[in-house]
Amino acid sequence: MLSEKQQNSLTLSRRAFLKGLTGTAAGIGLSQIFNPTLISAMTKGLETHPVLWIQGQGCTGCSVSLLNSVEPTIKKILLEIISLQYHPTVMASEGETALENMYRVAKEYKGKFSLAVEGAIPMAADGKYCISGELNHKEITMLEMTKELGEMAGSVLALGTCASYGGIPAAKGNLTEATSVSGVFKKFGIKTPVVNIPGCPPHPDWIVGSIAHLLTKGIPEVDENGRPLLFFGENIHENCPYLEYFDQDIFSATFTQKKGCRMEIGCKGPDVYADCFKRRWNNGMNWCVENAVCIGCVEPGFPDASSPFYEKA
Ligand code: FSX
Ligand code: SF4
Ligand code: SF4
Repeated sequence: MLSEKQQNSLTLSRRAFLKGLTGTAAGIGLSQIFNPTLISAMTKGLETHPVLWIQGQGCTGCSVSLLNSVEPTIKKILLEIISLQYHPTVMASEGETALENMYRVAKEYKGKFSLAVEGAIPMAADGKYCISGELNHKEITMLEMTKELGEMAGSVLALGTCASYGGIPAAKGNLTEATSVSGVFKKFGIKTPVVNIPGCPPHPDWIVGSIAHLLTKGIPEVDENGRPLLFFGENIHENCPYLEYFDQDIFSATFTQKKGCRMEIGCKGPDVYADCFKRRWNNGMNWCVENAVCIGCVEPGFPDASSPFYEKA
């Protein structure tokens, strides 16, 4: 549980976040009302390594997950870890002003800034299924934005399973040709390194930890699916507290039956690599297997390979 003080600091920082997340140039005129500490931290961060966050086909769950970060608090993240200069959902700035600032930062920090991509990128119909903004009366598709900013960035973080592997938008059917960041880069010969941080949504620690690693030690070591080994190096099943039941052939028939491995009701843990078993979710309150089953949300084949979720694989 959060103490009252922690909750206040979260509330306050979210407010400061909403007010302050417009970057320097876009903030001109609004800067008088900003918290001076926030401005100075953002300016300091901007000098070194700004982050631009763009969104395509997703549910915004990745952003919400980041906002739920408890330790470090979102306040600490924004003041001390990331210099987030563009974020379509939570920034106060909007429209052309915000986009102009984003492109200004990208040009000024070419090769240095990190691009965070949330959601898949639709490739059908020249990318027209997802318009990410408009500049000088011209629509900019998510595809164009990903290509242009992706080429200019020093590194790219594909946040969530949609950006990492296609995820739900790329599930069976996929009329929009929803594609991952690395899929787009491969198709257009873009060489910027991509770090995948899957999860539908990704755990806030995976996002913050990967960004912090990037800023302090460079690109983290990744597995064959492009995920940082730091968070995705261990198998769920091999580390599951229910493994003893599996070994004794004791299986749960319902979600409420606590004594028993969850495989018969759909757990995909044996095929899944992530540290949820020890990191747990919601500030350590619980995790999927304790409540239901692991549906393999961090794996490249999700969701088709995990479907039906609640039936034995
Ligand atoms: Fe995808 Fe982000 Fe799943 Fe949602 O937007 S990873 S649909 S939880 O949150 O992209
Ligand atoms: Fe493996 Fe899932 Fe059973 Fe845990 S509940 S032992 S992860 S199959
Ligand atoms: Fe995803 Fe499985 Fe972790 Fe739940 S336990 S978040 S379904 S990888």
